[in-house]
Amino acid sequence: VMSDEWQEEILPHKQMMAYYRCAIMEVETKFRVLNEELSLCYDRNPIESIHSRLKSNASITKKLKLKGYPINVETMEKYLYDIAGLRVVCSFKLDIYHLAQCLLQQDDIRLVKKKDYIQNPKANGYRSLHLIIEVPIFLENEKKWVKVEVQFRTLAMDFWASLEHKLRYKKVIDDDKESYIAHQLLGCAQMCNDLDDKMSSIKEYLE
Ligand code: 0O2
Repeated sequence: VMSDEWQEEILPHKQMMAYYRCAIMEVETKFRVLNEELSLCYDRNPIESIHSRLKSNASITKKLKLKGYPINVETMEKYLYDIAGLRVVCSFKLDIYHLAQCLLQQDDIRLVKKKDYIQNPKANGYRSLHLIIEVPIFLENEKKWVKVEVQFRTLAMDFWASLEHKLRYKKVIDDDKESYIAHQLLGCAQMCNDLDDKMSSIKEYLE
């Protein structure tokens, strides 16, 4: 459903959302190709699963308002980096960095921004490697660069982030419970990280 703010922009907005969908397809295909190729080289698939999502119009409007920008296609394209989102869930931490490197060395990919929440976890324990990239979409008469946010996580990082999101999302937590819950969740994040490291050392031992 289009909110009132977008009414005058229906066609360009629809067009832009179609470009974001195309960009998701392009990048997803790149990862599927890499997974095939790497599974031939190393005899295992580094990617456990790929999820994609397009930000809803309501979330786009909310984020633009929050950042204090007018609601239109230009501001959406310029200031929002996560309208097209891909989450690549990998087996091991090393797979994350290898896949990120393989993606970034492709000559039709531009890196806009990198946030490494694995090297520098968020204070609440969140871990993931975020890349904002631009990928070209070939249209009838032009080539358009479209932004995509790629989040790389291990299974353990994804487990933690999914449950943390479920537990907290749209919930008002009492002040007296807040610090207890934050502490517990941080402990769980640490356990997930320990699991990742243990699984990696088992892998290394076997090799
Ligand atoms: P959704 O529903 O996934 O879209 P920016 O986009 O750069 O203006 P920010 O917050 O600096 O905003 O971006 P950042 O830190 O790279 O994180 C954006 C996304 O990472 C979030 O998207 C989440 O998907 C994920 N994320 C970041 N921190 C956490 C966290 O503490 N817990 C969980 N579960 N996920 C996190 P959205 O838009 O919040 O949500």
